[in-house]
Amino acid sequence: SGSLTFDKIHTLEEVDAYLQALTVRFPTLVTLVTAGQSFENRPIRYLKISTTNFQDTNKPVVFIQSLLHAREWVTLPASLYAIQKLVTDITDADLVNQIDWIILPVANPDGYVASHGEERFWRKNRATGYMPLDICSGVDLNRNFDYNWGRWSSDFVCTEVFHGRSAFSEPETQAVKTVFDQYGNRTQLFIDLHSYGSMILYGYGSEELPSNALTLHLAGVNMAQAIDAVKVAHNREYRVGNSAMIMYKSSGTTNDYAQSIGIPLSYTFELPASRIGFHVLGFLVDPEFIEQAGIETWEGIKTGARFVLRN
Ligand code: 0X9
Ligand code: ZN
Repeated sequence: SGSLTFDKIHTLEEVDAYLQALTVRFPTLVTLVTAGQSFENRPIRYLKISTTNFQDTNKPVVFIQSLLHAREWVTLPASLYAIQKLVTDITDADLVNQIDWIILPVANPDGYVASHGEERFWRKNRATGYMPLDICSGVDLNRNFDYNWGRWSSDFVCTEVFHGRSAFSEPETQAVKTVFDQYGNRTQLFIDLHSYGSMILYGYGSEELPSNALTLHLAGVNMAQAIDAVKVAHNREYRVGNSAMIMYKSSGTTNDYAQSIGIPLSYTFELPASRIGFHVLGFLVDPEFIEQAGIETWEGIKTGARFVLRN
């Protein structure tokens, strides 16, 4: 019906139905594009939101991705909330009029479906064929992009950070790459939504800093402050910093790839855990936190987008 409530985590079918309904309800504003197919042949879809059908090439593009890691469920309502705000809320009309938006809510549909079944804490995609009897399977899609590929990740399929056979070996990362190929040169802000940890991270995962690190940090602090202004008391404040310095080293991430191809403001948001941030329990989502995560993240996204428009 083209509208959503934020009291539950939506299934893949519900997301598809919602996106489809939006194209019917707002045919001139939104377009649904299939970027590719997953390992198990599910479509990887993104929504384009534009008042000028992406024809005005002077407009900046903002690109939001979520659910690259299957178990990080709270990132889905966060990106769906942003869609809802952009298409139905006139208070942020400037952002819809002046920016072309790309929102890719389910980057890892196979993993996401598995996480709704027997594998609630599944992180990777569902690629098989690496081991006899497939005793281990799955590539960490956030180690499969082509920047420093293979350096701070694992060549062993039984780990959570298996980087795959080669950069972009996975159909899911290839699908995301088509978006960068087509719109990367116009994209001024890229945000990859993950959980958990209440952090705004920027590249590179090697600890090397992008040439515009100062601007990245400044815009990051702006976004963190906007989020903290609406956060719930029991969650800590967001920390902002280089991903290797405040979290751990990594390579082949979407974030680093986006930065390396010249997207100036490329970030990974680590959304907060609902209440219990201990080991995998931090991936479980308290229903009361779902809408709140949407509200908070939207404040961060808006602040980043307005930073783009000011600079
Ligand atoms: O390890 C990851 O892929 C991300 N953390 S998570 O707990 N969601 O798995 C962090 C990646 C951060 N690295 C860069 N942004 N370079
Ligand atoms: Zn993640």
